[in-house]
Amino acid sequence: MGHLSKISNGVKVTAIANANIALVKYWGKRNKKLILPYNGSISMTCDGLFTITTLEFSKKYKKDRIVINDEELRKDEKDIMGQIERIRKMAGIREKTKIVSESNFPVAAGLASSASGLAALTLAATKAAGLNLNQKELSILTRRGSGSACRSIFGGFVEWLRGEKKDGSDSYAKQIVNKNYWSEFRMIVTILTEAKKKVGSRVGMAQTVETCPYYKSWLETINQDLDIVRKGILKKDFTAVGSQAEYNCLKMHALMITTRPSIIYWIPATMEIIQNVIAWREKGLECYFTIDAGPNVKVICLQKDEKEINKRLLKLKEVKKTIICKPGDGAKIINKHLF
Ligand code: 2P0
Repeated sequence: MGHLSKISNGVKVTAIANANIALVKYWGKRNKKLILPYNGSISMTCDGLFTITTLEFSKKYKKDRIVINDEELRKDEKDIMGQIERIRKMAGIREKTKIVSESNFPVAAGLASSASGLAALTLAATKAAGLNLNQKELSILTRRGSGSACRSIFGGFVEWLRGEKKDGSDSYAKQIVNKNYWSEFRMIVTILTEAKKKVGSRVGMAQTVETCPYYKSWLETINQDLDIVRKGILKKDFTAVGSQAEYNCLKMHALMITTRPSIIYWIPATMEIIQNVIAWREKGLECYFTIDAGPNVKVICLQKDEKEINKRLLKLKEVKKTIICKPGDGAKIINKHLF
């Protein structure tokens, strides 16, 4: 309990983390408790889709309190409190905590709010607990809170290594290139609906692993997807990255659809965007799509075509709003506290 005295007065720490969108998707765990994936994944950390979290451990708090987007959480938040418990154990502290967190984008709509949230929480909590982890250790610990969150520790383009070890010590994210390496790369997030999704990723991927007859094929072809996208990023080969990302997304949705009970995240508006992206591309405006565990479509393009594509997207009646993202920073500590 050597750390107790160090933090008994309470050290308030605030962290900011961006969300990330996968170009090669994570879908399926080989170990649910440790959150170890069956396959590696590659993502872009998104500038401008962020969560800010302020956290303090202190004797003055009699119970744990979590306020997210101005709302006091009443029920037990398992992911968040599980992560806080883990960090308390590592640091040998027992103080209760106050956590205030804000995201600037709609949650639970397939926009990876858990990624930016758990990344900001883990960074802020480890610092507030007096732990000084390196980036790899931080990514491993963040993974325990939510798989995709381990990628949000890093900026630019990031790969989460599957790893081989049973204890998960080699399953962490690392940066492929920083945000300035390919700063022309864009993801235009379309907001088609802000309704909460029916099947969460955690439950959905477990069902897929158990029941989808094509899951084996997914695993057999994933290394090729990872190689093409990783090399494409290093060479700034937009056609290679965009087309392989789109294909990988379609493979993942094919798994979801052929899971029992089937998981269909698409709504008619999703298909409308898909068809338009393909039509625009066939006429020479190069763009691709990717979709996560929700109906909203992310359109991948280069800066030179960003305005034109955004204009066309906003003309479609299905599109309520767009958010244009370029490669962004990894998680970091900031000085502006939320309480
Ligand atoms: C991804 N998704 O690679 C994939 C694509 C959704 C579709 O990572 O159970 O919230 O906390 O590890 O990270 C969403 O899953 O799941 C996700 P847990 P997570 O971005």
